[in-house]
Amino acid sequence: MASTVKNMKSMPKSYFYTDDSVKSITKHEGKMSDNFYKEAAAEVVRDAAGKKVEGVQQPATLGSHMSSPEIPEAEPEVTPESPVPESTPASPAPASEAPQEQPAHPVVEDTPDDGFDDFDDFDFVEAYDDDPVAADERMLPENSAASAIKCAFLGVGGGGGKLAKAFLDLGFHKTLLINTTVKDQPEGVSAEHFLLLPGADGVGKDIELGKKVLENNSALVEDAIRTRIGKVDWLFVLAGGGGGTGSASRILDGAFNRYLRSVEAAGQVVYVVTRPTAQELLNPTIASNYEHLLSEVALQPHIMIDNEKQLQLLRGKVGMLDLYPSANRNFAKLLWQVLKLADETSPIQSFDSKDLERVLSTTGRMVIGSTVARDVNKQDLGSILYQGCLKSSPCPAPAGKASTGVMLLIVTPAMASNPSVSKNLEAAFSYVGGRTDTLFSGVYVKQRLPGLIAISVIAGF
Ligand SMILES: Nc1nc2c(ncn2[C@@H]2O[C@H](COP(=O)(O)OP(=O)(O)OP(=O)(O)O)[C@@H](O)[C@H]2O)c(=O)[nH]1
Ligand SMILES: [Mg+2]
Repeated sequence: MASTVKNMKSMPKSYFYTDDSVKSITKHEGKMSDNFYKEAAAEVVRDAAGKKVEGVQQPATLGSHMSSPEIPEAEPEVTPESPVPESTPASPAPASEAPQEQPAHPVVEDTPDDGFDDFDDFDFVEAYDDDPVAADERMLPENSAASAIKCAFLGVGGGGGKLAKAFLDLGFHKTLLINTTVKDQPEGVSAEHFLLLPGADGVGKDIELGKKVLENNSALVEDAIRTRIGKVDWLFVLAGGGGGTGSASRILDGAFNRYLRSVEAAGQVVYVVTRPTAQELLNPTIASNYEHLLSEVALQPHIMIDNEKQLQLLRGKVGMLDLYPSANRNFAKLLWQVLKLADETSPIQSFDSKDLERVLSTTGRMVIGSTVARDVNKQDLGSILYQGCLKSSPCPAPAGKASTGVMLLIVTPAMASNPSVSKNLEAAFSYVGGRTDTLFSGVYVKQRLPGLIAISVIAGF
């Protein structure tokens, strides 16, 4: 046995046991496979039998690469009475130092057959677990982007899909692109995020055909949202106004709402639609498609993105090729900040998820924008921030008084502790408050900022 002991010392991954119990199991590197358990069980049986004969401890090894010379590794010795792991051959041991005949020596005691099956008695314990035992493999992963609300992004048509991709890129994995042609599948979007509707290969700006295809596939869309998105409270539906598919997207409203009701969602559908550029609007089909979409979402909560305005703001800053991708990225980051800040606590003043939900559920159009004020000592900081947010917003200017509004200010620690800045910020809130029936506000402190950042959402036009 001396050689065995020596061997034991040189085996850092092996485990040893006494007659009564396993004494210690050293940490096994990597995942323990089924084979590991089966082999270990076979070793226990074999060695227990060996001990009975020899009356001394023997090492059991973890894997074939660590087999002991004393014990043949491949064929564990078992008797017909011993509990045998499924894949362990119940054949007699080969001729070796180990004894041939072994008495039955059950390692795990069988429970007496008293007519009760303990396993059945406790089969309810996992019935109400949060996670389904086997999740649908088509289910998209949870969003990794921080947000105060559980939401998904559905892009309809080419432009809608590209806008949706910008949210996917931020970590909103619950994003689905719905289209009538694979030609509109943006690069870098994998198949599980793409839902191709059969019936037409694109609809060539024909909104009637677009509506027909979407309507014929509304059950497919509803089912895809349920199986791939799971449960979210809010659906952001993104569509490019002017095309035939995106402009028809409102026809799916019934499907979107049936889904929301079926998951008992606390939120609703928010449309994000684009207004074609001035050049595009010269085309009567594009113009009438856009007008149609506009009239259909007028009484829903919606954000309008003015392509002419946002492209003008970007021209000269980015190349032609990157105009829409940059615009989409900027918009996605802007909306995300609002969703994210509502999830953060502030030592000064917090804008919370309930406030956010109030604003998002306001009927009519929303305007979202942001600005940076580098000089925070100006008396008229309120109007500078409010007008700055509107001016650099990708949305058309508001029309009339808003029913709800949000003003979020992000300041440095130095600004937060400066009394005269605090006074100016108060004035800024009352300036914006005077332009909305209900104003929600939040002040957040962050370390490295280019100046005072303001983000505003005004809703209900
Ligand atoms: N903001 C933004 N607008 C876009 C983008 N791509 C297209 N658009 C706008 O969306 C409008 C409609 O184009 P698409 O979305 O491609 O059209 P569609 O919905 O696929 O419709 P069909 O191709 O006719 O089936 C265009 O006229 C553009 O004004 C984009 O990436 N970002
Ligand atoms: Mg298209």
